[in-house]
Amino acid sequence: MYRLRFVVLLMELLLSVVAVAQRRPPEPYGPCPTEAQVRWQRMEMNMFCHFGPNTFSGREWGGGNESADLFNPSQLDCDQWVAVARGGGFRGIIITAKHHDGFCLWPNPASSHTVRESGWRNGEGDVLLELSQACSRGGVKFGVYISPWDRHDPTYGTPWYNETFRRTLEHALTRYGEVFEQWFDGANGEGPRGKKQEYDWGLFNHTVARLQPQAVIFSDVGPGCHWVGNEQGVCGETCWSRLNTDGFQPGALAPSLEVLNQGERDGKYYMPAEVDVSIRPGWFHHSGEHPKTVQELLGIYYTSVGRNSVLLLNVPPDRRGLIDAEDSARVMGLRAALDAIFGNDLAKQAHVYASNVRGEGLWTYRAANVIDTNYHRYWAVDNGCLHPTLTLAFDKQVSFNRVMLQEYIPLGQRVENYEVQVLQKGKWVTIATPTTIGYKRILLTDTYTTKEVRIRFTGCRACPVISRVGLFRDTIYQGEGTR
Ligand code: FUL
Repeated sequence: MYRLRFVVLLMELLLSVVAVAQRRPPEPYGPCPTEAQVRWQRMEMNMFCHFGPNTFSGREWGGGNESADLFNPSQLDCDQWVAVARGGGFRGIIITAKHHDGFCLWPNPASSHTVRESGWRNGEGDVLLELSQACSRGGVKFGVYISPWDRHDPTYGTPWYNETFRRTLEHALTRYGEVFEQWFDGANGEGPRGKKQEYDWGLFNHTVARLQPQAVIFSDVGPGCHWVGNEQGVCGETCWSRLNTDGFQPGALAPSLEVLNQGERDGKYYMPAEVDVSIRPGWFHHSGEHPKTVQELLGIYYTSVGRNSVLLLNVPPDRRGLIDAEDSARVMGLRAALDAIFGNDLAKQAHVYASNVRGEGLWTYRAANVIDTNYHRYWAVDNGCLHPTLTLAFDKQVSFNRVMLQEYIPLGQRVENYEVQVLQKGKWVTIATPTTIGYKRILLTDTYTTKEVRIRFTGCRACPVISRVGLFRDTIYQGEGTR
């Protein structure tokens, strides 16, 4: 008798421990982002500026033997670049401080091939200074591309180059204020008989981390974010913000392009993808070439930001040191289209229900959090609940062809499979069976008119934590949808 009572008491105690646990936020799952990675991913779109001797020679890869005098912009105005970035909704600008030709856009004491050696402004000019100041005036973040491959530096191909490169980094990262992203290019065109450089990546990454601890480091293998595996603007439909990079290196020793494109389900490190793509055929501005259309740019938005990656769109300044009017018009066109499409979230009119709400329906984790735009408020379910359903019910019919979902990534990437369904003549019809979500996923569907939309989570690695669900009507983009 006593023994029975004891067992009952013990059970009650256990149940109340479980209940208390369910009131707390869900435990993080797997590798999770740093605060800097979360801030970075929430920037969504940044602008890349390829600018340097190639702008003046018409080449894409300079030989490193160009005269410093070749670099001579007649009307450099970094405030104009920032105005274009702001108008386009880009949160940061990354400049090619040093491309493969080795020419430095700032007076780098570790190099003898810089703006200081050029006739431009009598050797007194400094593009990094002007751009960083323009960025801070305009409220846009500042980042740098510094190419490890160097076709000018005489120490390249010897162990001494690593120290030269460290000094280069140190100088660029200490004089221009906060740097949000450090971009390391993996390219090397030396060929089999060219110079071979053993890069000291540990030293380079450590130098960045020491001088700019908040900077997210980009390379083929991170550690902050990784290359998406192509320069066409396309991330995989399945995209895990996780990667196994142990034993890999940027360049020839990087993981396969397919792995870079989709990330790895069981990747050891949290490392989101970045999609770098140029608005023009080349990375540098060449007269006679033209930028992509707004339709093409919209397509790229959907295959980058819409697939859990950050878009880095290259909009290269011309020989004057200004962004071409045609490019600027396309950027504004993209912004206008995005505002028109995403300015009206139909989901906001919904009554939202869920099959489970964490902690016996706690208000903190309520289903309606998915239609509130505060990223930090989310819908969460009990720990063991891996197949919940979320329903959006409307008083009047709504017509949509875009579904946007966001996981709350500070707690890790958790969703692997789900179905989107609409109620048609009393029956649930499945309209999409996607895979991952991550920070943001935008599904392109046919246009559906309905009073109820339902999301069935069919595969989750841990109880899902959903920050946002949006429904939109896009009447602009004519391209193919993804299901
Ligand atoms: C590549 C480089 O070789 C291109 O010139 C460009 O800078 C692009 C962003 O990365 O690897």
